Amino acid sequence: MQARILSHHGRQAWVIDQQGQHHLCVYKGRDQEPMTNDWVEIDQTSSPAVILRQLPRKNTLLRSEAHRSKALAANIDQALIVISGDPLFSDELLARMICACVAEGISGLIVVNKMDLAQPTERARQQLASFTGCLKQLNWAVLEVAAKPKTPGFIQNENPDLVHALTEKTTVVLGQSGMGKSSLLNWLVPEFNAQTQEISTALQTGRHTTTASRMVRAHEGWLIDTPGFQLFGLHHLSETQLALGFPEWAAAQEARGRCRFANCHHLNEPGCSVKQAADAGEIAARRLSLWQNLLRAS
Ligand SMILES: Nc1nc2c(ncn2[C@@H]2O[C@H](COP(=O)(O)OP(=O)(O)O)[C@@H](O)[C@H]2O)c(=O)[nH]1
Ligand SMILES: [Mg+2]
Ligand SMILES: [Zn+2]
Repeated sequence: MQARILSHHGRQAWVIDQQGQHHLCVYKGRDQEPMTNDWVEIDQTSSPAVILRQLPRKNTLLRSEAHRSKALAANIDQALIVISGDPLFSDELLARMICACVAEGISGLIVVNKMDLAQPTERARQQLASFTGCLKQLNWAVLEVAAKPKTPGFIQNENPDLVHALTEKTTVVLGQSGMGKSSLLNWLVPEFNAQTQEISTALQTGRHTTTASRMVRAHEGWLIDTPGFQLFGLHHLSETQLALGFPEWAAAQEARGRCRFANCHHLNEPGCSVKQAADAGEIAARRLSLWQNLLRAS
């Protein structure tokens, strides 16, 4: 029968079948690389249950350093990226997360957490302003929330827009450490701890060791919690794929005409339309420097 992987550890996977039954399965072949939210064919009659084969993936979200890549999840509808003003999010990491998603055809939304903290939130808004053109082109929304407010007198509201965005979708939640990803998941999914505890127990992993992503039921859809990170490598992406995460470049060339060189990297080439658009203030200068750093790093 068919099932989807809620989480995995080593050669084991915790899966849910179409009747809602859970099974602890083992991978037979060494050639299979499990990913959270893979659809698989299982033989639940053997003991332990066995994963026979993995079904084709619609997309795969990865991050990758020079020599190894980390599979975050497969078959994703959208990404929810958590940022905050305290500590101030890294705009470089945000640009990288956007690239990883867009290259795989994954849409997204940005959640600015800790809105109870007025000044940090204003700083976050200012830093996010350079992404306005990008997010508009991509049609990504930005929502402000306080998942776990600390400010006395601040009243946490329900967030119907956020709940609406998640309903019936499979959403991967991404965030650099400290932005409040765990707090957000606990706020959105009251049974989040119970569900992840069940996964940890089944796979015999420590409750707080999240080396693999874990998927929980939420709002008639699914939320996938990913391990926090301080680096988000994109070695698996080509320059053309990275450019999809900077849609301003294509728009600038449409408006101003193409760059003089067909293979312009928008680094420092003469006749670069993107550079001219940045100089004219039509695209954010910070975005161009993020792009240049990204190209130099990969
Ligand atoms: N003021 C404030 N603090 C928050 C909010 N959400 C989370 N925090 C705090 O931010 C810190 C990091 O939160 P956590 O959920 O562990 O972040 P994670 O590393 O992204 O999982 C913790 O001290 C939280 O209490 C919020 O909405 N407002
Ligand atoms: Mg956390
Ligand atoms: Zn150029």
